[in-house]
Amino acid sequence: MKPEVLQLSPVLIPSINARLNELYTLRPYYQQSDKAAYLKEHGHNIRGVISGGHTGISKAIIMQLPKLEVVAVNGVGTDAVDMAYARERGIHVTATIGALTDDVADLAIGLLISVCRGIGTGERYVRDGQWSKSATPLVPLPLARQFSGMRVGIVGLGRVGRAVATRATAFGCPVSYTDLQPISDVPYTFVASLKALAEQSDALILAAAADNAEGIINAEILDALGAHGFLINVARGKLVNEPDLVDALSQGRIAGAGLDVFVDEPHVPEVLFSLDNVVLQPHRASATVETRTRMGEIVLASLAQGLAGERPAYSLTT
Ligand code: 8YV
Repeated sequence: MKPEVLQLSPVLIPSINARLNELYTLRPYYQQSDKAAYLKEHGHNIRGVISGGHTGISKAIIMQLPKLEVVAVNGVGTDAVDMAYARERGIHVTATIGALTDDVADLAIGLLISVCRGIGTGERYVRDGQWSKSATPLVPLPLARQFSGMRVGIVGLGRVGRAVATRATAFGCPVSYTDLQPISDVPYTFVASLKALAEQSDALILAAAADNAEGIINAEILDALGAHGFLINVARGKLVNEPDLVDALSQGRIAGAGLDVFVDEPHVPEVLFSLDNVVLQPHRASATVETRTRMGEIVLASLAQGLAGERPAYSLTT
C-alpha cells in the first residue's frame, strides 16, 4: 500500500506530480470544498504532508493526523507551520532551502527597477494607445527615478538578502543591512536600527523571515524611508503593517512599492489597484519552471527520506 500524503497546496510541475502519484496516494485537501469532512475521512491514514511556504500547516490540522511523520514545505518560509508542535510530536518539517534564492532575489531587483523606472506605467501608456494618440509623445509621462547607484537597505541578510546584495552591488548600489547581529563575512554596512536603515536608504528591501517580526514595517519606518524612498517586499506580507503602507503610498509619504506578498493572500487592498506608484505580483517570486522543479525534487526527497524512517536532509525540526 502506498503511503498517503495530504496536499495542502498544489505542485505545478507535471513531472514532479507524476512521480508523487507513482509513489503516494495523494489527498488533494486544497481542492476540497468541505475540508473538515475530508480530514475526518482521511486524516487518520496520512503519513506525509505537502504544503507551501505561505500555507504552512496549523496545529489544528496536525492534531487530526495521528500518523504524520513528515511535512514537506514546498518553499523556505516556515512561519505558517506550528514548528513547536511539530517538534513536540517528532515530525520532520522540511523546507526547500537554497532552491529559490536566486529567483526571489531576481524578483526583488525586478520589482525595484519596475517601480522606480515606472515600467508598469509606461506599459499601460503604450497598451492603452495613449502614446500613439499623443501629439507630443512622452510629455505626459513623468520622468522616472534612476536605479543604478541607489542606496539599498536590506532587512534580513540571509540567503535571499545576500543574493539581493550581490545583484544591487553589480548595479553600483551601496548596500546596508539590518539583522539580529552584524554578519562578519560580508562587505556591506550593518545598521542595527531598522529606522536608521530606512532613513539612510533610497530603497528598503524586505528579505527577512516573518517569525516574530509581524508589522515591523509601520508608519514610523515608512516615514523614515520618506517621500523619495521605495519599499520592496518579497518575504512575507505580515512583516508590513498593511494599512500603514496603503496610507503612506496613497498620501505620497513614500515614493512607491513593489509587492509580491500580502497579509491576507490572495486578497490585496483594493486601494492599491488604482495607484501608479505600486507594482503588484501574486506571490510569484519562486515561480519559474527551473526553481519549482528544484523545489519539487527536494519535496520528493524529503518525503522519501522521512517515510523511510530517516532524518530528511532538509529537516528543520529533527
Ligand atoms: C513559494 C514562499 O511561492 O518559499 C516560500 O516560503 O512563500 C514561496 O517561495 C511558496 O512556498 C510556493 O508554494
